[in-house]
Amino acid sequence: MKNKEIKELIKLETKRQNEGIELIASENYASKEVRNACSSILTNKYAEGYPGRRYYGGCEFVDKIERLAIKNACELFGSKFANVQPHSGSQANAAAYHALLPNGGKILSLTLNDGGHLTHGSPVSFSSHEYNFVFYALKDGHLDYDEILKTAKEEKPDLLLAGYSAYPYAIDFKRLSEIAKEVGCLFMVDMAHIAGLVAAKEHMSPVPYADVVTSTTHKTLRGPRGGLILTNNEEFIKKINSAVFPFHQGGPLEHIIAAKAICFAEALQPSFKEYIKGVVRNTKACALEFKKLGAVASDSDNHLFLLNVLDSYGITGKEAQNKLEEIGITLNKNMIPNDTKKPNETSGLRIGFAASTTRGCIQEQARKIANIIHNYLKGTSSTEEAKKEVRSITSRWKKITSI
Ligand code: DSN
Repeated sequence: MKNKEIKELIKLETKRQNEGIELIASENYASKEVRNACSSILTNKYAEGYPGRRYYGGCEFVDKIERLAIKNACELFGSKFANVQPHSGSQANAAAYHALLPNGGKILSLTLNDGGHLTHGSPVSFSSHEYNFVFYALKDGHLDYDEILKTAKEEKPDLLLAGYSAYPYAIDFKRLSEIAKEVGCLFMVDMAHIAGLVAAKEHMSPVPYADVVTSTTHKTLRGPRGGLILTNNEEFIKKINSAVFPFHQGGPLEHIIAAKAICFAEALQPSFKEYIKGVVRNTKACALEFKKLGAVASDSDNHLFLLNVLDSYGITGKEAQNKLEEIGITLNKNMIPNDTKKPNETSGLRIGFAASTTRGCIQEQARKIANIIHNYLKGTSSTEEAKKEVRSITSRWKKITSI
């Protein structure tokens, strides 16, 4: 009886995903091959440890799978070493911090409010309880490298952290690594959001510059929900491996690791580069269209931009998010730099095109989406009209189960 309910709910969620426009910047649609691996019999297997060094028998084939995932990750990102076991980006960050700062220490990062991540020192995350976080500020919404250097000199951190969840511009990882060198601290990058752009060489890679790079595999990288850690340093990979297992995690999810191996192989294909170029094109086109319409939006160099709905339409991010959900557009409220609203209200929305581009969104539709949102939030189109416009776009896109 319960299973029937779940089946029905999955059917409804499939319908929601097919009929709606997905603009959550951290979401995507995984391929059939990736989804098949996720639901494979590999979920039955215990494999605590690492390939060739497991605490269970019967690991011959999962060893090969995990080695392949590591090999593909290293090839894709040009890294010497990889750990593919983190269950999530947060787990990857916890393990990376522990490996780099086993006795705790001071981490210089960007706050969640300015575009950082919960695990980058938010008071409600483990990170701020186990490490002493201090923060650098943005200038007009942009990283100000001279200011970061100045703050780093004053704060003398043990680790400089870069990589963000709501930053729409390119990041100069080389410059940040020079800052870390100048003040004598370690440098870590959480590239979860832009991993797909890095893989497609459409964004500077942090791998040659950072001591450790963490990521998720399900955002722009379009793989299964999970985490990843990369490093070129042999000493660090040993510490990372024991920080992941046994320190933070138990048995690895070999079905997800198989799906990660497939996702890395997919991202090595020329078609993935074309896909990422499309994501960047669509995002820019949508952001620009909002500006043309007179709304207050950031520019974009990557897969996302920020829309200031408070100044544009006189409503909060929370209200805008709820209103757009009525017409089948899913996105999330987001703080904008120097936001005067609380995180559960916000003045802004974060809008991303990784998911819709996978379904076939083109620039013209990205511009049309800006118009649908603008007119609906301004109140110049009705719910019925806006819903119809959304459906006329999504009915032309690929069904999510055929991706
Ligand atoms: N929660 C993710 C996001 O939406 O950006 C980051 O992990």
